[in-house]
Order: sequence, then C-alpha cells, then structure tokens
Amino acid sequence: MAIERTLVVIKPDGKKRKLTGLAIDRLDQSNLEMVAAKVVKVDRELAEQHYAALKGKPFFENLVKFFLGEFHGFKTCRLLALIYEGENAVAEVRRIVGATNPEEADPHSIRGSFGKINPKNGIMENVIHASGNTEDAKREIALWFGEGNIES
Ligand code: IDP
Ligand code: MG
Repeated sequence: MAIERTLVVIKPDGKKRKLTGLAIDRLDQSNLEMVAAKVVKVDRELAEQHYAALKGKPFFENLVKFFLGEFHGFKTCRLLALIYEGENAVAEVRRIVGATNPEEADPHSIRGSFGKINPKNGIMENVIHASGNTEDAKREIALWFGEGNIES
C-alpha cells in the first residue's frame, strides 16, 4: 500500500462550532501521522483556487463565501490546515470525515455527526475539508503550504 499525504482544513462552521479538537481526536483514531499544521489567512484567491474544480457550479459563489467565513461572522478568515501522512491516507481520512452531503454521510463520520445544509443557500456546511484523491491532495498541499515548506 502506498504512503500518501492528504490535506485537511477545518471549515468556518467547524471553527465556529468549536469542533476543531473533536475533528483532530477523530483523525487520531487512524494510524496516520499529522506531519504539518498551519493557521492560514484565507483570501478570495485561495478560496477560489482551493475549489477551482467547482468553478461554474451554481453554488460556487456561496461556497467561496462560506469558505471565507462570511456566513459565520468571521471578518478575517483564519483556518487550520493539516497534513496527514500514512498508508492510504486519502481514503482513510475521507472515511473518518464522511460523504460530502452531511445528510447522507455515515452518522459515525465527522460530517454525518455534525454537518448540516444551510437552509438559506443550500450550501453543505460539513465541518471539514479532506482531499478527494491523491492528485487533489498534491495540488492542495502545494496551494496551502507551498512547495518544500513541510518538515521532512
Ligand atoms: P468534498 O468536500 O466531499 O470533496 P466536493 O464535491 O469537492 O466535495 O465539494 C466541495 C464542497 O462544496 C463540499 O464539501 C460542500 O461544502 C460543497 N458542496 C459540494 N456539492 C454541493 C452541492 O451540491 N450543494 C451545496 N454545496 C455543495
Ligand atoms: Mg473535493
């Protein structure tokens, strides 16, 4: 099995609802190692690049606003970004995080336990981001941490 790295970000709803510690605790129940952690000031450019694959979707603008903390009262949006490393890290973190739609996610998962759909705009407020595949993980890690900025 391949040793992988994957990106996790605690989203503004997770931050606002004080679920950061709980999310880390759940991720600690894996055999993965947290190899980097950083609080990042998120601006529109980072938010749009992070979700570049979804540009053109009808919910894109509200998704970017959500990620910038605009629906959770954050004037400056600082989010915790983490990198986990280990065997099958991408799939393992996704298993703990749960499916995109919190209403369909396994109730044992973070999103299934704590996510919700915002009734005003339909955005899936699902507490935590996790890279969807190894390609996305590489791109996202470079975007959030920069090349070569991680302790080896
Ligand atoms: P993922 O976060 O599970 O990888 P993506 O499809 O990459 O899911 O979408 C990124 C984020 O955009 C989701 O986590 C969720 O917050 C939001 N989102 C995705 N699809 C929808 C949708 O159909 N309606 C509302 N929000 C969505
Ligand atoms: Mg995704």
